[in-house]
Amino acid sequence: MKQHTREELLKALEDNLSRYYLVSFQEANEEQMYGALSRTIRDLLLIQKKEFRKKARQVQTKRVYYLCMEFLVGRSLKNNLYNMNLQDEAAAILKEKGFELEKLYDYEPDPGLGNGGLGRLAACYMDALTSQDYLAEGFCIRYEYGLFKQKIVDGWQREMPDVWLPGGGVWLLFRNDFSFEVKFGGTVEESWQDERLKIKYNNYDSVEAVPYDLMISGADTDTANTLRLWRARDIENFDMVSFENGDYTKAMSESTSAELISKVLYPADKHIEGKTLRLKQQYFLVSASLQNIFRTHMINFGTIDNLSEKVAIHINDTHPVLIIPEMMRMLMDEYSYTWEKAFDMTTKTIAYTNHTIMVEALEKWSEELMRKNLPRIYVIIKELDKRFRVKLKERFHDRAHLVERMAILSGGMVNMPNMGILGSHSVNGVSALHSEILKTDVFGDFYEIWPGKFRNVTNGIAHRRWLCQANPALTALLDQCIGKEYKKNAQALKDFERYKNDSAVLQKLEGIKTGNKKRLVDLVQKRTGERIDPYSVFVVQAKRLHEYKRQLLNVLRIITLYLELKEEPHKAMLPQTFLFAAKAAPGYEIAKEIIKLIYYISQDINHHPEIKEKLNVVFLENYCVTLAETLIPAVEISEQISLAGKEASGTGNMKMMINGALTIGTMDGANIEMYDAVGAENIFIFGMKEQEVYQLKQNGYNPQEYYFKNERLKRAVDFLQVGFAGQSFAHIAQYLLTGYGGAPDPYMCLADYEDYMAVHDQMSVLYENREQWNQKSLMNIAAAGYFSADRSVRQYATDIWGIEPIK
Ligand code: 26V
Repeated sequence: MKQHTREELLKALEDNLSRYYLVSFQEANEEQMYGALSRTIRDLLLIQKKEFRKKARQVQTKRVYYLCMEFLVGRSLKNNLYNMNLQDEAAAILKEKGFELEKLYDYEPDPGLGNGGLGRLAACYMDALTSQDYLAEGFCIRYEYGLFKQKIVDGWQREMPDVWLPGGGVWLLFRNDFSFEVKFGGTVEESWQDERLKIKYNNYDSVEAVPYDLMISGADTDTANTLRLWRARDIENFDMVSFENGDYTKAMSESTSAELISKVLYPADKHIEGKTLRLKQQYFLVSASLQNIFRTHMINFGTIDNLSEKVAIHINDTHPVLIIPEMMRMLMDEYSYTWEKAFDMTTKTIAYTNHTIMVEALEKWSEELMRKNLPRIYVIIKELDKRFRVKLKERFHDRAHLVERMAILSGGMVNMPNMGILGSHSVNGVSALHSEILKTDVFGDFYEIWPGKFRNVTNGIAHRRWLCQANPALTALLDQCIGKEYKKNAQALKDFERYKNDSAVLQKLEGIKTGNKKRLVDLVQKRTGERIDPYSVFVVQAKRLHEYKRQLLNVLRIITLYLELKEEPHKAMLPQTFLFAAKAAPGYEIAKEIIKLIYYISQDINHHPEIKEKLNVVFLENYCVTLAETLIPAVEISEQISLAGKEASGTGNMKMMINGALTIGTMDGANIEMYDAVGAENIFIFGMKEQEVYQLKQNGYNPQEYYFKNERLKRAVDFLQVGFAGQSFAHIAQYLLTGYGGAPDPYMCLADYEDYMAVHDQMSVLYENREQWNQKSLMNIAAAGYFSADRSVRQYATDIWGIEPIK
């Protein structure tokens, strides 16, 4: 790897201070220094990327394009300095000039271009691809506002706009040398010319897609890739007449409507809402990206015919599935391909990952909406459906329900996952269990006809960000014990196992955890003014607020302990701090109610100091990548308690594991593989297995049964009526017991309560035995290597994309 010299850096920094802020080192303030340093690094990466592309062109390597509506990249400065091995150099230069690098990091906004696991996974994969020298490019939308900022006001979640530009924009390189036109609405005219169908598209609205590049660095390599973010700009609808007549407002309002497309990220992760704007966003991403892919390919190869040999396109979740009809459209309308040839090329190029089996999130769009907004695409979808139905009828004859279930168009809706499976050569889930459920249940019909299409790639995390950067103390200990190989080869963490009986190392491990807890305590104090006890056990549940993730089960345990302490204040109990961090989708009532419940319990405990000593509850506002980087290294007990079968994978579980947390979890998603990797004695599994969940659903879940059988549980549920800090939560009791506007709690919290309590009790006993606890913590770190994104991405590369690193 090329190492930049101190002089080089110093010179570039000075130039950027002067160019962008007209100041010298002496005159610059911290914010300007952040801006100048970031641009310096960005430009170094740009040069790196240029060199890398040149190398790639020479060897004509196959490349992958990764499309996703969300990329939760987190802050760039620290990550890039780390990857380029420039942290020490930059810190030294800044120190000499009177600045502190650590302080500059806080000037960077955290671009929240994602909801949760899906978007963070995409970012981790870009890091892993680049660190392993794959030629890759990500595509997403340059949302002007990312995921809302969360404020809790009297327990209720309030959403504030997330303004990440212009501060975060210093990392973006606006490419004004090209753009693409994306067309909406209008009508399609078909005519036959020379035995070919000619398509004429009339009266459409144009939106211009302009590219902004975010440079992606890799660890310890000269490779650099880009994440290209599209911004919507109005080209056509600008009302010149009004403008010239001085009616600026009218002229502007026309143009803003097109630019709305890249205005804001949808903050939903539950129901599909069928909003026109969301459909437009999806098509905008897909169409701009595909035009870009075709253009680059034509420049490199002069023909489109070898596209599938040189290009793999990956769609991350169902949201970009429109790329399938869009590719058909381009090949037929612009490259005169026949239907058969176009379909063959499309399926050979595209691969699809599914990230959720929650039926309400499996996208369907109304045919009417599709026809109105994307008339040409709609015609192609109809043809896809027609031809597929012919095949299905040959196979299933009179079993019409099967045909309907698998069809692309059914009941007036476009079934997007079905189109994703039909139009790609590979469909994968994100953990062994999830992929199994896809094959046997959700996409079972498809698995029967195309078993070879289905595979599994278990998720992984960018271990350099989540371990090496987020937890420098643990990293130093690992370096000391096992050397540095694990940074590029996470499986080498296994070597740490050698130290499981080394009490000096175990004690150091405990000291590091305490240090990280204190770091978090300081952050919480800064944010809320409250000082939490760093010597209590930190029990953490940090993830989107969702019924299936069962934050409520955690809360039921807290209420139980609370009542027991109230009755018997001197009861011997391990002091515990429960930390929650979670955003709820803005329209998700019950999720917001659960946040409110957590908040009021916490308020109530604040009024009871004798309880608070042993039982503290903290809700951390505005969970985001940057907060996670301080929170995760401090976790001792990691709560991964979703109803078995519902969490496709989970990735926070892996981040906590690699930082030495012990997991309490159900046999769900990636927890199962964590169990396999670390061994039964080092993880705390409870609750129904997926099959048992299925059985219970079949037999009918009756919450009353559990409620009347378990006195502790009954008391906790009953107390919801009384409530906390003067606020009753009777409706949550109702939700759990009899149903609150629906069936009682579909995620069956009460069924797993008893086991959950028992396993937690075991953990509390174990915690008192420091040596044993630390040993298990060490074993978790040592076994976490499998969950590196490096491994996941290599699997995608060999099993699905057929790409190789450029050496
Ligand atoms: C759902 C929806 C529903 C319709 C509106 C837009 C929207 C946007 C996001 C989602 C979330 C579903 C996809 C998702 O985030 N899945 C998560 O993916 C993670 C990475 O594979 C995985 O670890 C989580 O278990 C899974 O929930």
